[in-house]
Amino acid sequence: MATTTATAHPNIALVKYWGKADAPGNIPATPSLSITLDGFRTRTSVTPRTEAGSDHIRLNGEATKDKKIDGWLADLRSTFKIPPLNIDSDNNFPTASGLASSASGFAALICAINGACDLGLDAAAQSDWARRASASAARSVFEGFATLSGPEWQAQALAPAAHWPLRVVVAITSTATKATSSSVGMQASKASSPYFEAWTKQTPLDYGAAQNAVKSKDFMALAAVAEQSCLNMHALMLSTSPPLLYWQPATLACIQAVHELRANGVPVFFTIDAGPQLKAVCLPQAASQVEQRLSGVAGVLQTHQLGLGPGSAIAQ
Ligand code: 2P0
Repeated sequence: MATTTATAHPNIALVKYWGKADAPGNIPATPSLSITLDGFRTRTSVTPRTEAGSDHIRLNGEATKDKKIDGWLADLRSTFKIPPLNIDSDNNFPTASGLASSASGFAALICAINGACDLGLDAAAQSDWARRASASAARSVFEGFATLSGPEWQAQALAPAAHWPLRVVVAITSTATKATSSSVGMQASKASSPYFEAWTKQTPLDYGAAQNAVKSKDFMALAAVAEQSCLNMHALMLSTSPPLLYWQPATLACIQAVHELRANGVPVFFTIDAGPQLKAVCLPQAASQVEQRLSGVAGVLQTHQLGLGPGSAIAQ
């Protein structure tokens, strides 16, 4: 049968999601706001098979068994008639190391299955299904600036990439697979951190402030709220038992470099996810200077300069 290929890009949250509500369907405990990147991408091909059997999944060229994907496909099959699938997915960036490969992965996968099996899902419905697998994936369905909030918990487009063409310099400090997955870490934070309730109260306020900053293109306001949301999330992670410490020494050195740049008038701020990589978000005119500075930080293995990118789409 015919193969359908879709692409999607990772997104990074400027107001972070960490923790789930007590509700079915992988509903976050807090709203989030993100930027979808270009450059890094997942490309996923889906081929329905006519003979009976299980799904065959290849990730970056290797046969894979993944309980999360299997469970999600079973849920999808409880709603839609979907034959056994061959799924072949590859990332042009490190997988499972804090670069949001599950976000681009599930956004590309639902897009490809939607096309291959004629499910007829619009972007909002694809976002809903992507969220059930990985909440951050809901946001990668959309280009530019996206939000994910209740009561629907389908991501929405806040502004297109062209609204405010920010640049992102990613400083890679380790390419190792992370020790604790986001899902497991979030559960632990909710169960054990004394700060979890404070986090769920603060994040909706940050979410409102960040939306306003994006709409009015107020870089310094966005810098303040995004760094605070990131550090609040990492404080929550550190106060989890056992503690979740995702940083490398170079991650902290990059934070200090970003602050030094900003103190010298360079429009840049940082964000860090559940991994050791630092993402420096800046205005376009500052990107080269920011990349040069971060690539000189001891322990930074490589840097990538990215822009804001498109949502998930069928590849032509
Ligand atoms: C985010 N992260 O908002 C936050 C910031 C990581 C740190 O969403 O359990 O893979 O599959 O819904 O989406 C990563 O978590 O978690 C994430 P699940 P997901 O981007």
